[in-house]
Amino acid sequence: MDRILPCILILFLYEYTVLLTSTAQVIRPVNLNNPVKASRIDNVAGDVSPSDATLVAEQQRKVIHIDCDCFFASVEMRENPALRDVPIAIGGEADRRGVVATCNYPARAFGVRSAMATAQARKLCPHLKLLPGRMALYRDVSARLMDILADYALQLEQVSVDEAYLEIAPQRNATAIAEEIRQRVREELGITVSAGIAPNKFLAKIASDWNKPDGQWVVRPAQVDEFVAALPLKKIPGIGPAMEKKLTLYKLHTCADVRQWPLMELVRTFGRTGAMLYERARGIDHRLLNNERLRKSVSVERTFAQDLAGEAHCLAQIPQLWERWQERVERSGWRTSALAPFVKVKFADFTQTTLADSHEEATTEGFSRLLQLALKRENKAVRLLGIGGRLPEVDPNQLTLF
Ligand code: DCP
Ligand code: MG
Repeated sequence: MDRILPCILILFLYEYTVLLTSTAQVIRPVNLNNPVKASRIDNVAGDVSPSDATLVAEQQRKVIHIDCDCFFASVEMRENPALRDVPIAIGGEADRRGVVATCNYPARAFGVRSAMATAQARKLCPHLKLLPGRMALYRDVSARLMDILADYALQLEQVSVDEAYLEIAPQRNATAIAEEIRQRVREELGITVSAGIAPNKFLAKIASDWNKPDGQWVVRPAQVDEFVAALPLKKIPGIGPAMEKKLTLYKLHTCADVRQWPLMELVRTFGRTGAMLYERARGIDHRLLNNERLRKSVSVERTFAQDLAGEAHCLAQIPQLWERWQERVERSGWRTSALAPFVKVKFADFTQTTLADSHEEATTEGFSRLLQLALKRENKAVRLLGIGGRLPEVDPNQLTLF
């Protein structure tokens, strides 16, 4: 009894939280930060009406997970292509008890891995070329990668320096978007990324690993059940070596094994992880993207090799900026006419001004008018010009419009 009581309590708390969450989602007014709402957990929280728009949105979610291939090593190989075919690792020297941060795929063929002691890596691969690493450069590539991803995402959640989730509008072609992203990253940044496409974050993350490096994998809603069944539990994010060991003691190896257990039994044995496993084993993951990087505008800019002097020279740049901006807006799924235009001017002395007017039109003429006004603010040569548009607030019920 003293074991059963806490379990019932945990279960009650869990169900109560789920219930509270779903109730809140049903009655919550439209929220810009939450374009695709999670639905309740059907087997736990009771019946869900088929007409529940929330559930429909959940079924239609399209999440893309992007992960760079051997990220630090890829950047180093881009900087020095001669490194492409030799085993390289980024990390500290063996005599300083260094560890490998990452290594390229030729080094992986020797068994070298992230977090391995450099001394051990050298034993496995004696001709391994060790590089010290350049964090500032990697951070810069990372920021440019996120800018590319933002072109396609309704929401973007960066999870680490080389990894992000994108939520895209349900009616867009996720496979084509992932292909375009991978091509642009290859051309513009000189590195490769892998992509996973699925109805939720958990499946998208597993899928991006499925065809790595330089590949992509789609898990369609109808394939979820089969995809998940054979999945080893250690592949589930949140299942570390200690939990894996414990699961093995109970003869739980794959998601199919977990499905044999009732929710209550899983919670009683594994606590909160048990509740998580119950869902993941069925391909369920209601987590939304973290909205911090929710896109607010689409813009392009250009820094000039020589500063521009005079209004006429600046205005002459508008058609070229407009063309790039229009392409970018199209890729993001918006229409130029829906955006509120602004211009950005950076002067030769690095001072900068931004001018917006929500009543102005996002057309070449509109941007030209804004630029003329902005240039009047300072009488200096111009080093950078940018144009952009602020996005309207997104109503999830209008997703079909984009
Ligand atoms: N990293 C690190 N230390 C670790 C793991 C990773 O410093 N223990 C750094 C180096 C990696 C980057 O973070 O390049 C991204 O980590 P990933 O786990 O995505 O590994 P990679 O991108 O290097 O390889 P993969 O192709 O497997 O994604
Ligand atoms: Mg990676």
